[in-house]
Amino acid sequence: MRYLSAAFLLLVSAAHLVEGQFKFSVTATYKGKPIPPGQIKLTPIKTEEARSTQRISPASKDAAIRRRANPTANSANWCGSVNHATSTNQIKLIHAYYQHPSCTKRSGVTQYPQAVAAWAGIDGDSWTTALLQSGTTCKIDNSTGIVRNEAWWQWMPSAAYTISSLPVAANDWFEVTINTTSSTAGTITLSNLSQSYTYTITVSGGQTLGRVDADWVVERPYYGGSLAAMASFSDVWFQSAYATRVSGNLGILGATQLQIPSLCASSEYDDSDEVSWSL
Ligand SMILES: *[C@@H]1O[C@H](CO)[C@@H](O)[C@H](O)[C@H]1NC(C)=O
Ligand SMILES: *[C@@H]1O[C@H](CO)[C@@H](O)[C@H](O)[C@H]1NC(C)=O
Ligand SMILES: CC(=O)N[C@H]1CO[C@H](CO)[C@@H](O)[C@@H]1O
Repeated sequence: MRYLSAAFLLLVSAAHLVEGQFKFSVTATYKGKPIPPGQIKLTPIKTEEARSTQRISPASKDAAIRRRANPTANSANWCGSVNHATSTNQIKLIHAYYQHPSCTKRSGVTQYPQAVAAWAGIDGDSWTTALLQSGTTCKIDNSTGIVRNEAWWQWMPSAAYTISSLPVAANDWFEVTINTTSSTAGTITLSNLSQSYTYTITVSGGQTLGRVDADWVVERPYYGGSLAAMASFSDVWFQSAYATRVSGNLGILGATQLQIPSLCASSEYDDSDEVSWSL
């Protein structure tokens, strides 16, 4: 009921998509009441801010403090947990709670922007041609150290969209749920845990997902094709981090723990909780 009266439709054609038109609609609520469509604002992000993981090797044995002996791998841009499903028992939904990190200028680093993004998503690791993801970014554009916090979603390789009308502050708890209804369609729900704001984005015509990677990631984003400097950030805990599959749930147990050498590391706390921290 509460989503029905605030339908906001945006149509986006993307020339590189061959499987029909990429389109999405957005509804939102504030304290359980629909937000008028005119107050919902999404801004396409022109430069690419998120990418598949850029794996680098070899993994460093001392990069992580691990509670369980998960396999560890190095990445240039992702730190966090990636668990894998098979093509015969695909992921249908991914879920997490996390607290949006605060970020500060990294000591001794003069490159800008400095940023860190926290998100949950499906694919982009072993399945490299598509990635469906949503989360928040903490970004410092220049040496003033002024921080900008933004919520966003993306169905790669289509553009990312900033949800400009969703306020984000350091330490706010977010809940992300991405529910795929097929390999090219799904619903992203991003809420403040207080439930003050809930945004629901219904997408179809996305690039085909394999639905084989479940990602809970803290990312060093790309801007304009270059890796941003990674800001220092407060620990990011992904809680109730689970994915549902056609048969049975998938947690973090057995996930690959990705680290960005010298910048951030992650560790499993239990099967559905993970922490990522700035080195
Ligand atoms: C520095 O970044 C802030 C935040 O984006 C912006 O408001 C400000 O105009 C920038 N200042 C300069 C000198 O570029
Ligand atoms: C996910 O989508 C399916 C199909 O539309 C729906 O039946 C199911 O209730 C959804 N799950 C959640 C948790 O929203
Ligand atoms: C923008 C907004 O509603 N932020 C709220 C998110 O939830 C936290 C509690 O977890 C509130 O303190 C924020 O005001």
